[in-house]
Amino acid sequence: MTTSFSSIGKKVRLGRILKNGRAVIFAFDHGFEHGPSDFPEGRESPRTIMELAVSAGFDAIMTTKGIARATHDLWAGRVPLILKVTGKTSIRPPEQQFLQYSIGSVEEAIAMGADGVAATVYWGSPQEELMAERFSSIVSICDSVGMPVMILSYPRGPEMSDWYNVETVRYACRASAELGADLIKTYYTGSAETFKKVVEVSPVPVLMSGGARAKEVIDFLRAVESVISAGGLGVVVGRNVFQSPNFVGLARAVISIVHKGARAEDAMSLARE
Ligand code: FBP
Repeated sequence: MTTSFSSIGKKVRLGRILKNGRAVIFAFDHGFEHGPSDFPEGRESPRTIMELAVSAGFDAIMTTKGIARATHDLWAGRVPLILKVTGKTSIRPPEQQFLQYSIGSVEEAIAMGADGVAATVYWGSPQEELMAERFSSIVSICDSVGMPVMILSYPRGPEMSDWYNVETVRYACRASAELGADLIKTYYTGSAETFKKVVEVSPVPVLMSGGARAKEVIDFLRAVESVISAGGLGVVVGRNVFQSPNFVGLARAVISIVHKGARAEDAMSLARE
């Protein structure tokens, strides 16, 4: 059987994001999701953060179309773009916090030369079906044009007490794989033992979602090390890096754990604040 053109395209693009099968991706959609208060003083401009991200050596940058456009001269040709095509603001009413709507398209990702598309599904939300159906359509379109799709696979609903529960996270990741995601970004479940249970049910690469800035840098680096030892294939990180005074050092510490198998304690020498 001949190979389809689109499956070649997907392989080529995924190959630009994953280095030896692993990736450290910079998440930079917080201005939309949380608002500008997430950004430390002096880093309010998207160009300041993008310059740091490009120099840090991330494997890809996930951002929104407006930020991708405003900073394209910095990342284009240097770091692959993953266009985030769903979102929600934190200022919506509480009962509407469990739905991500469309904020971009696969066509726009192609137009900008992106190597991937990313979209969120809140598994267990009362609006789960809207997000899952939208994600399924995104997968179909991406499949026909050779574009990899990353899912932000987040258990989240008003009745759900523990978003990080291993059984719930592994269910969300399995459901994400069943929908056809190429990469899964999900919550860290607290240990290598539990994260292994997440990885083992997911037939596609699972990457840890960074989360709010850890109290101690070493705690974050240990979480990254646990994810890798559990068979996770990388990290998608935003706040832990861009809220650190040592942005580039911390990013390189994470990269050394993911790509060179460094121990968290050894990587700390790069990340000191
Ligand atoms: P972080 O590493 O900062 O957690 O970024 C990952 C991310 O998924 C972002 O892409 C997104 O803006 C944010 O977390 C969502 O945060 P929340 O969990 O508050 O919805």
